[in-house]
Amino acid sequence: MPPDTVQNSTSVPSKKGSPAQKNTMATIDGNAIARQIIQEVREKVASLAPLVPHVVFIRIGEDPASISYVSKKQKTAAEVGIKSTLEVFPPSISREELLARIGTLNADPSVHGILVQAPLPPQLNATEVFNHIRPQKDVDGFTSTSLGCLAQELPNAFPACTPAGIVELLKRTGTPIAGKHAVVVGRSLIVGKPVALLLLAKGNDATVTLCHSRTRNLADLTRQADILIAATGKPNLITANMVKEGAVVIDVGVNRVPDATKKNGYRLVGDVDFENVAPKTALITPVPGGVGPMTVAMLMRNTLAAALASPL
Ligand code: L34
Repeated sequence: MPPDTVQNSTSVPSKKGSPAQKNTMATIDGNAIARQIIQEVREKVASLAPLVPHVVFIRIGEDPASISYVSKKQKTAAEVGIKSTLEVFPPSISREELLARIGTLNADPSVHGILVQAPLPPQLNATEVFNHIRPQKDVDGFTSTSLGCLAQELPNAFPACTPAGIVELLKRTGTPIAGKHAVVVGRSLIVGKPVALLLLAKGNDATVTLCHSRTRNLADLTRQADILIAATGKPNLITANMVKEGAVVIDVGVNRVPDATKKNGYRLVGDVDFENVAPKTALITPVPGGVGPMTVAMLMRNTLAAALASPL
């Protein structure tokens, strides 16, 4: 595995009183792997000149997490030479107005990618909004066409960014996937369902179990995982007793928990009780610095592909 993408840990945070633990656990450096991908995209974008890929971000309302994620996407786009435009609408925007705006962007040949940042305000049906994006511009991979192509294993659609980033993390850390038991916790449209399909697809060839909030005996299933993917949005849902010794754990949670000691008033935690789970794992992603940066990197890759596929 690339030495600069995995940080070996000899002293894992140990519980008070217990001796420092010796183990083979290593933390996956999602920032470093994302940087590699960003560099690859930057080189390809440069070779497209004078064509400049262009992605439009639509943000509705002032959700602080959405503001921060979209601004990170814009910064990274600028870094790789992708043009991005941010359109911000008030939470009161009507369904008709939003769909009309997406329709205009669909028809605009200077726009290669369109992304509507989730979550959307309650009066809008997110599925309807996503499905309004032309599949050729669906750099998020959320339309029924993109998800259908994923199920049909057709290569001509964009994979959702977080799922694609997870599989890329596994591959670039040399984690074997074929024949392994991947247990996914969470059945969302953005992560759980598409990552299950992606891991299952020919070429990746995992055996996949998809769990959710109504799953009985969750721990019995997660304990069987060679690769455990937690995507529930529930802080510390995955505890040490739910993880097999030597598993690879991918924590997709980005939960903001109030923390008065922090300048911004919160800290980010994943879905995994990192301190206690990490010592049992072969590899684990931290939060922050794990899956999050990969989502942004894969969006750049999808936008590049959208521009490449578009007529000059
Ligand atoms: N349409 N909506 C649409 N597409 C997406 O792909 C997303 N997602 C999720 C929320 N809504 C979306 C994102 O962009 C989650 N998400 C996302 C993107 C980036 C990061 C996390 C989630 C990220 O970069 N996280 C950093 C920490 C950032 C911080 O400090 O707040 C990390 O290291 O995990």
